[in-house]
Amino acid sequence: FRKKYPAERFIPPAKDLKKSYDVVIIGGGGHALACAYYLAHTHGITNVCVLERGYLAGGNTARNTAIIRSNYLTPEGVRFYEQSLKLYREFSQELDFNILYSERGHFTLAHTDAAVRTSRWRAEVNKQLGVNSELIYPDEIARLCPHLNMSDKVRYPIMGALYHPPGSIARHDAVAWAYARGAAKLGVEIHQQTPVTKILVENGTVKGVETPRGTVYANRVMQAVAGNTSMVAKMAGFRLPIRTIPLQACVSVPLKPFLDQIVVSGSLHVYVSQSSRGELVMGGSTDPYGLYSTRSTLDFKEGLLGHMLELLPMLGEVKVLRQWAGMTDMTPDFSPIMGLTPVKNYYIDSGWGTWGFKATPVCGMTMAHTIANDSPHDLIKPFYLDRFVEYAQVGEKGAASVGH
Ligand code: PYC
Repeated sequence: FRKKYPAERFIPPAKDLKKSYDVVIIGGGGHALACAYYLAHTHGITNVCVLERGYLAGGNTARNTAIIRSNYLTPEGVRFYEQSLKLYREFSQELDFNILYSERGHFTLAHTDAAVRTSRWRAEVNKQLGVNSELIYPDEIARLCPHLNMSDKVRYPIMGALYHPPGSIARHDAVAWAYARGAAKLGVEIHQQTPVTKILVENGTVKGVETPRGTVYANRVMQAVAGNTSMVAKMAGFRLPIRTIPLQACVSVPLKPFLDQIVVSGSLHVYVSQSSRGELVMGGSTDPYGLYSTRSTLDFKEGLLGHMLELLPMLGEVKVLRQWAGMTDMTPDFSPIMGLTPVKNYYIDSGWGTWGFKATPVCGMTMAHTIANDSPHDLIKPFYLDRFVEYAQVGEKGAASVGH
């Protein structure tokens, strides 16, 4: 494979589209490529075509802050994200691609009695399910994370933290490239610059899609298009309880490594880690309005950096290098919507709000299983679409790192 395709090309050059495939995947981000890989690798389904309207991993896969953790609030969430973390740990080995997976320890700071209570709740649920999390108090926080401002003379003193040692970061683009290369090696076709303009549905069953390069028929179709979920689902003929909101982030100029941990403060609307090349990767809350735009704002930067300085005052002279935004598809319960849809043979991987990157491997694995068997994988059964009419929501708002 390497001889045929020179080292710098991770996937073979595009071919003509075939008239039909066993599976068409709409979207060429991390989740879509992971699903393509597991379809081919685990289920032997290789007549698969990935259709990406832009370039590979150019959407939310490229626009997140690369945090991986499984310290959720509900047992359904914890089990799901814990499986993702396990897949991430073995990722570089299995895919033969270095994703710079780096275990840092994840601190969710609590500045109020209510936040301390939620931290204890999460720690207990996590421990019950074998996930390493505990509630710790200021002395221990200061020992483990000596750079934090632990003064009690500030607006929001740190009263405790949910400490999750397995919390990690990884190189986000590499995750998508590895899945793309792994899938392509097994025969999956990846077509960039190929938007889906129409979804063909007859008598409630999907038949294929239209693109500017022609009609493509398929036995099964999946959409994994975070940020555009509602619009693509509308083409298939159904509606979703999703609002799309921008989430901005930024990085500082590179600094000598000093921050080993991932630090999150819900009350101060801050999350920060230091990347392997020294940049502080930072984000805050979602923008306060629905919008389809990835522009950056001064307002965001001022708000976030003011709060950053409350936690890490010695950063006063550090400059911001780069700013960006992703589009978050928010669900009412802060859990994803995955699995079957009202259209037969049409599957969905959606509702990735502000928590999608960490779920990339487990989404690929469970969606591939769901498509191969036309039946939802056990881990995603709780995330079925109809839970919103059956009052079976999986409430994860208390475990979101991002303020809303
Ligand atoms: O869910 O850990 C998270 C997260 C961090 C930044 C955005 N989401």
